[in-house]
Amino acid sequence: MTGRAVSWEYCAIEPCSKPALGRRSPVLAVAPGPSRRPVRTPACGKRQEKRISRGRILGGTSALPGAHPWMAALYIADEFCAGTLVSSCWIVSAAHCFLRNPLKSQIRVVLGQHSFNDTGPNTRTFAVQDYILYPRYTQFEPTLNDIALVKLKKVEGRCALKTPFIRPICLPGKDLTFPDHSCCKISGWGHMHEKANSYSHLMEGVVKIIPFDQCSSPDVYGSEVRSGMLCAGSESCVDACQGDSGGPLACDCDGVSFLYGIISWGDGCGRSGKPGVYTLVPKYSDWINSVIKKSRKTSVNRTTIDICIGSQCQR
Ligand code: 4AZ
Repeated sequence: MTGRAVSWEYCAIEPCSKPALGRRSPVLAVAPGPSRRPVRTPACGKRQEKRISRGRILGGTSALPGAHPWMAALYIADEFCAGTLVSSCWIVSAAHCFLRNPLKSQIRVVLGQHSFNDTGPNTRTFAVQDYILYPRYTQFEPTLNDIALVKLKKVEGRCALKTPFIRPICLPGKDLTFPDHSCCKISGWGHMHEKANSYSHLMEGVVKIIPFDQCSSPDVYGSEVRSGMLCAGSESCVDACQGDSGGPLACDCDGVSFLYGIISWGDGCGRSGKPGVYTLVPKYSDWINSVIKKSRKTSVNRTTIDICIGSQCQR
């Protein structure tokens, strides 16, 4: 541990494919069977494997460093929001975090952060080149089209470099659907209960996607829930709260995480029958890609997945 964060060093171990001269290479038993394709590590959506679990805290659990390497902490003037790294220079967040039209110079983005307001050897801090709200976003309906893109300012010609604590999540294609009742993860530094007044270290929790008809029924949110939103919650009160806004609802397919929702709004935090409401990211996929002008290769890679059933991707 370095301070309160796990730090990493790589050892200079020679790769197996290049045994050192004069030494005998180990003999590997290869199981007979169909030839296997080499396993490719995807460029996005891979977490550090969790090796130990920690105690539960108010509906959620403390996240281990590297468990949500796409988390971005957005310090916006005197306010705080979260965001999600989707490529080296771009963060997806919630438009309502920018309602007061902050100056770009008043925004600071910290990647690789574990504890709120705490930087260290694993964090990188960026200034903001630009931020762009969804074109039809309006302060008069601040929960509708609640999505924004933040472009990081390059440092020495580069934005975020990948480390075990900093890597992007995958963006979904516009047709990606996770079925009702799918389990997805939320994470953030936000309040741990409704009346809290301080932010925390990074917490995580699992929520289930709630059918749209159920969430838009009069006893839940009625017509406040619109297309382009999704609801998710849990019976054990796992929920997002103030300060979590803009952060990810990450849903997994074949062990790869996709940014399926953006933490947006809800009636209080963890209230029974009042789930969290999220911006449905696939609906905004074309807009995100057009703004970012992502390299064709990366977007094609990930838009071929249309539905995810029981964590298995159907193409
Ligand atoms: C907020 O104020 C906030 N329980 C975000 C999410 C929820 C409530 C409040 C959902 O940032």
